[in-house]
Formats: sequence, C-alpha cells, structure tokens
Amino acid sequence: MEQTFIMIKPDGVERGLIGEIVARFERKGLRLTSAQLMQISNETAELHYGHLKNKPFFGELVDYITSGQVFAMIWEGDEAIKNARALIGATNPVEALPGSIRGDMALNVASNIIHGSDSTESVSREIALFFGKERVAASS
Ligand code: RTP
Repeated sequence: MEQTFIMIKPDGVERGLIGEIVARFERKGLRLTSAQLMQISNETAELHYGHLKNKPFFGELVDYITSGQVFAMIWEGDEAIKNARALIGATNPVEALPGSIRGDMALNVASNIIHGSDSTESVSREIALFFGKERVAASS
C-alpha cells in the first residue's frame, strides 16, 4: 500500500472543482486518508517548490499557490503515486490527454489546478510539510 500527496491548487478550489476531482480519485479505487483546506504561507510555498527556485517563473508560481486556499490530501492504494499522476495528466494541460484532470479541466501550465507527488521521496517531504512528520507512513 503506497501513499501519495495531492493538492488542488487555488484555481481548482476557486472554480469549485474539489468534488469532481475527489470523485475521480475515489472511482479509480484510491482511498482518502487525510484532507485539509488551507492557506499556505510564502515559506511553505518556497519549500514545496524549492526545486524550481532558479526558474524565471518561480515568483509567479509562489504568488499563484499562495493566492487562495488549497485542498491538501493524502491518498493511498496500489501504485498510488503513478496512478494519481496518470489521473492528473501532463504538467502542461495542452499536452494532457482528454480524460485526465488537466486534459479536461485546465488550459495552461501556469494554472494547472492540481499537484501530485512524483516519487516516494517527494511524498515523504510533502506530507511532512503539509500534514506533519507523524503522517508519513513507515514504508514511505
Ligand atoms: P506539480 O508539481 O504541480 O504536480 O507539477 P509537475 O510535477 O507536473 O511539474 P513541475 O515541473 O514540478 O512544476 C511545478 C509547477 O510549476 C508550474 N510551472 N509553470 N510557467 C511555466 O512555464 C511553468 N512551468 C511549470 C506548474 O504549475 C507546475 O505544476
């Protein structure tokens, strides 16, 4: 059983897409184990996107992710990381296939409505950052 961290970004929350997105994860067979609507600080945003610090869009990315509430979630199930990323689709919605969340609900990379962890290391780091170290499963 694997854990993954998923976050609906401010544009997804603002557009009222939480229910539709959660329904897709449930239908897939993943299990929701924690969820929290929260406003993230600049510090948390900068830590979360630390790997993109040198990108020209970093400032805009931090402004975007702190512009409203996000819906942070922990999901679990077989191959949860890869299964969730398949549901989410490519980072750039222009390349995301129809049927995926970004393919069906987003138009551009700067506001692509959802984040999903991409490795077991990211899952541990991101769950610790958003929910606290004690929520990271022993196997992660
Ligand atoms: P995420 O972390 O949000 O799931 O996205 P990802 O792994 O698919 O992509 P990553 O390369 O980690 O990028 C993180 C987020 O940065 C924003 N981005 N903006 N303006 C741009 O060219 C650009 N490129 C990336 C996106 O919001 C992306 O999800």
